[in-house]
Amino acid sequence: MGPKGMRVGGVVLGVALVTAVLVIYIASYLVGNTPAVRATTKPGSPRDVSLYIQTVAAVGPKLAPHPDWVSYLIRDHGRWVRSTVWTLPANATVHVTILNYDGASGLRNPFLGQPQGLVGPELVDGKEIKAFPPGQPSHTFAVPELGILVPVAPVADDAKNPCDVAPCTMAQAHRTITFTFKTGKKGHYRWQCFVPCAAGYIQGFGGPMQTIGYMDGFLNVV
Ligand SMILES: [Cu+2]
Repeated sequence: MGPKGMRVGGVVLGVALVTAVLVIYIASYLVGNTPAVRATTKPGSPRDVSLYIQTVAAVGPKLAPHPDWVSYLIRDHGRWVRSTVWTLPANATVHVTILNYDGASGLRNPFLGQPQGLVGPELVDGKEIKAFPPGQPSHTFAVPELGILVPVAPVADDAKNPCDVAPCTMAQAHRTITFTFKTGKKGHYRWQCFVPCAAGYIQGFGGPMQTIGYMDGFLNVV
């Protein structure tokens, strides 16, 4: 092979390698990582649905290939499932309960400590919270396109009976966050956590913070 042939071969190999890396990244981090879970509908009122969620410090070996990653879980037919892609009806009222078992991480931007875009207040253990101190939230549930932002209150560091590995039980230390929002028109809306909660990654924003199925997901509004 002459020098030109080698150059062409090198370019072809390089392109093939970059393509393979991109395909692996897209397949394992951005799409298809978790199955879509349909919100529970109230009998007789299809536009009144609920989501029952857990946020955990470590998802554990039973639920994920990354057992020590921080994660969102959702209740589906009586089981905790690691999915962050949730199907909701359009123009629906969504009642959300988040059981948080994780400690405080804190926000970079204090503005994100204020609940926004909800129908009625955000309640933490039954009490209305108008704004969280920036050092407090464990996570956020944020849907930027719908203007929704919900900071998630933390479990105290010295709480008794903490949950180290998911799925966690009601007997373990947790905070209960409840709120309601409206879905509006059909669409595919990204949601994500804005707290740099990915321990062990640069600036807390790598790994589970950039992977669908942990701290990011989609609302399929249909
Ligand atoms: Cu988070």
